[in-house]
Amino acid sequence: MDLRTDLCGIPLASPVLNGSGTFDAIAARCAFGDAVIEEFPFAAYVSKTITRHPRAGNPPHRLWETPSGMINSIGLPNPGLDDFLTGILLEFVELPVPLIVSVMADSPDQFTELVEAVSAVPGVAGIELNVSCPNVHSGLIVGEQPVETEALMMALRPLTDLPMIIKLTPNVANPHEVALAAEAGGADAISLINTLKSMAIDPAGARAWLGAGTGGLSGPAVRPVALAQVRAVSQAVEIPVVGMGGIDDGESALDFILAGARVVAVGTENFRDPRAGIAVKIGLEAALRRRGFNSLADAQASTLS
Ligand code: RRO
Repeated sequence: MDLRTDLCGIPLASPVLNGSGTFDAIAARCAFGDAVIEEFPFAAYVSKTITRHPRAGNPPHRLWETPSGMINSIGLPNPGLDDFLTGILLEFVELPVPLIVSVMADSPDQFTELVEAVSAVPGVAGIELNVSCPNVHSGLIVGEQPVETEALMMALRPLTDLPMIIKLTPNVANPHEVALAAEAGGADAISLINTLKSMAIDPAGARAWLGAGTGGLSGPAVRPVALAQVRAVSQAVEIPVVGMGGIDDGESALDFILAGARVVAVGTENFRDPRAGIAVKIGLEAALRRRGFNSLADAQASTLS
């Protein structure tokens, strides 16, 4: 089964990527050895979002398990741009698959610095603009507003020739309106969904469990929401869509392709199984066969009736 594809010019051996922040390639190598890098689970690697300056992240607790899902309130801990450029980025560019660097900022100036610095590094194949983290309280979330999203894209577009993928929030009434604005501003692809805003109550008391009060829900629990949003967005825009939200096997990956995603990303399942990307890829081949497709391209070209 031919699973090869591409994402805005980035050649991919399969359509299975990781969701940003759900697979730490360096920690995986330390824990499981070089084999996890040599037989890399994904066709491209999307790194954990970085910001201009270091961040410690949110106070504990940061995680809560739900039926068929997980709430995280990590709060974007990261070393900041300078340490990233001289540290883990150098290891990421050595990975055997294309590298997409995820960045986030709370001002256009900081986005500019991030995009300019990251795109100057040889070996970076693309940039993901995270305008959708539910756990960082920086005022207005750009990705909730079509006008703000288009303005940001227009400001960043001239800064790099690399493909720019914009990661959207599901926490809006009409994500396709934000997607259309991103496309009009020059985005090369849309990825969605980020996590759904959610909370949990401390079972031993009368307070929120998560240190930040709320978090973002992911895992199979969000899959039907994600499918509907991927479908709505891919029908609205011409640019490719990276679909994600609770993908944990080949069948659910194929569901997203049929909903209109060009490629898919595995997220929460990576925490349970660091080789989940491989299982999803193998399962996708079987699912394509079972549902009568001769190749991935056949499924990508099919439209839902
Ligand atoms: O770090 C986080 O708390 C986080 C991020 Br940046 C994101 O984009 N989505 C999410 O669920 N958590």
